[in-house]
Amino acid sequence: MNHDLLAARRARIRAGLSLGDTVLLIHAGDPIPLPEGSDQTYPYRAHSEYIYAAGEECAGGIVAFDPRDGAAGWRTFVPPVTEAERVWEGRLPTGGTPLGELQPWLDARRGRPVVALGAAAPSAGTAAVREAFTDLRRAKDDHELALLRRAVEATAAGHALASGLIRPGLTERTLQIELEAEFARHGANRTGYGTIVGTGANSAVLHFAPSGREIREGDFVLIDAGAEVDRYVADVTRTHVAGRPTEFQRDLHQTVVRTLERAIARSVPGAEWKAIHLAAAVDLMEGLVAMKVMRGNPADLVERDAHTLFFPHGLGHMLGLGVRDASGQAPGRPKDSRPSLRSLRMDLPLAPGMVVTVEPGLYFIPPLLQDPVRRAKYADDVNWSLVDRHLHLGGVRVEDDILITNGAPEVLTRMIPRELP
Ligand SMILES: [Mn+2]
Repeated sequence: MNHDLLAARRARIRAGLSLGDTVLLIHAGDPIPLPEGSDQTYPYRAHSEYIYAAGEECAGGIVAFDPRDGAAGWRTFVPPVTEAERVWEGRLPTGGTPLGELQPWLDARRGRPVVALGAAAPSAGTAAVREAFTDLRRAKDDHELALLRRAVEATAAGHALASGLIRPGLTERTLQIELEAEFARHGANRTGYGTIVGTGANSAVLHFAPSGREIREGDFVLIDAGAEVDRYVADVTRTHVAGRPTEFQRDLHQTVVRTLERAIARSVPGAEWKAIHLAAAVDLMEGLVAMKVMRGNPADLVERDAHTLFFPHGLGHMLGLGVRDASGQAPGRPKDSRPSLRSLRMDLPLAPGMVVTVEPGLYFIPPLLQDPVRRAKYADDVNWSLVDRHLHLGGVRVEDDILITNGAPEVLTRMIPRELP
């Protein structure tokens, strides 16, 4: 990455970590050999913390920082490229100090406390430094935003192609292959996570791996897929209907989209993510009450966790170096133990520069809706005969990626149509 941007990022790390006299080491991690005894390894992924601090990937690299030396205290130690690697892989040396010089560098700092981040065994102090490091990585810099935008562009192309292919007879697996090929044609290195294509009842399986099932007329077709560009990942879900949606499908879809729009509007600096999640749950209940699937006051239903019958996951998470990168709690904040909030992937106030997903959903999930304990607990809150009629309908999730700004958030994935035609 650009030298000035890397210097700015390192200044941010220096300011964000109260290292005092502590020396910081960030390990990229080493490639893992495949078990078959060849000279091949599993696909290599440097630790996210290393990529952030080094600005590029290098297997076996170590970023070192001595706060006593101020802005000049950074070193990137990299293993030498062997002749075999030049011959077999065409590898070129990466910029940095030869790894052999790490030990003398450390010897010169003997007796000082050392904290290890990245792919290293945790040392004393790692947890506290990592918490601060994660927090300072949450607002994205310009280099990261540019990569996220490229990931979104590739993702938009894939979703556009896939939505045009949907028709009865096509398999989930075919949709996946075509979508992922289009990602690659538009600059993706790989997918950011396992592509989800769920048709019919499969659309209610939250992380469904595409199967050979063929689309049938009237099926929900849920596609949750994002491209990865230079380790930065987009995460987008759209739910389509093969053919003409029923009124019930349309109402369900509209409820989810309206909830998404309201949640995005609430995503401003200072807003607590947990509050936005709970407000979205109320919006979803309002829709289900209007559809006569549920009964009662939407806020009371959420107070009693009834929304988890149809919306059993969190409203979203952060994006960056990976699909849930730097999510979690604000520094010093314990995990909320309330059962309906346990599945929340983050609990913090939003700030400008953060990139988060917003992904409300409503699903008919048989293992939840046929559970006798839940049926008894919510006997009067749910129109169970109506639910039984739609038990295998599947579900709807719609997910956008947004950038928190000083004003209204920017919807990075705006170009990917959400509405049913
Ligand atoms: Mn997501």
